[in-house]
Amino acid sequence: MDKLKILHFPDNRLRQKGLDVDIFDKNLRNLAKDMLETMYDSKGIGLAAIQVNIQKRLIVIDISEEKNKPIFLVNPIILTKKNKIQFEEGCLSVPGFYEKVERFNNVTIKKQDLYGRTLEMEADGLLAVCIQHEIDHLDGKLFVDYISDMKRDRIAKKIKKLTEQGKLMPRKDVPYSI
Ligand code: QAP
Ligand code: CO
Repeated sequence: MDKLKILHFPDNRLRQKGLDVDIFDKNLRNLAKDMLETMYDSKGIGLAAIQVNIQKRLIVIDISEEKNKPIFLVNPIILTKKNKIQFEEGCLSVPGFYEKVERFNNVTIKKQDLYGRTLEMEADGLLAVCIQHEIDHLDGKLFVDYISDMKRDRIAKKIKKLTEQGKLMPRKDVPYSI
């Protein structure tokens, strides 16, 4: 497997939009597998292709405890959303920082799988929030876009500084404070 490099906020490449996938071949399935392994390696529950500098509408998610229930979303579209909630989110592209964001607790989506088959699915709670977060990535949006400009700027500066110092996320279980 190839471990992919994850882009970090405020990298402008995270602002690109994903293009619809229209070729469902071995290459796509290989990319999805590499993204999944990269996500497991980094202790993540969701990763969008945009985060590894690939401009495709492809997402991998696994919220299971045992890391054995991967979900692949290709060309996902939210059909319905209901019940607003506040959820404390993080992101592999904003490592070590966590903020409360307003989301919906229940969504239904339409998506394709890695073979191009179209499916509808329903999601609640953590999975629903994860899907909304990851679809945002495909549109160049990050969870920090929902917090104040001041907080977002401080996080950007801190990540740049920590990166220069080679100190970005030495321990994933200890968040930075802003
Ligand atoms: C998005 O986030 C998400 O800061 C996925 O040091 C987050 O996988 C959806 C991670 C919350 C729903 C709720 C973050 C790993 C992983 C870090 C992630 C870190 C190491 C974040
Ligand atoms: Co993210």
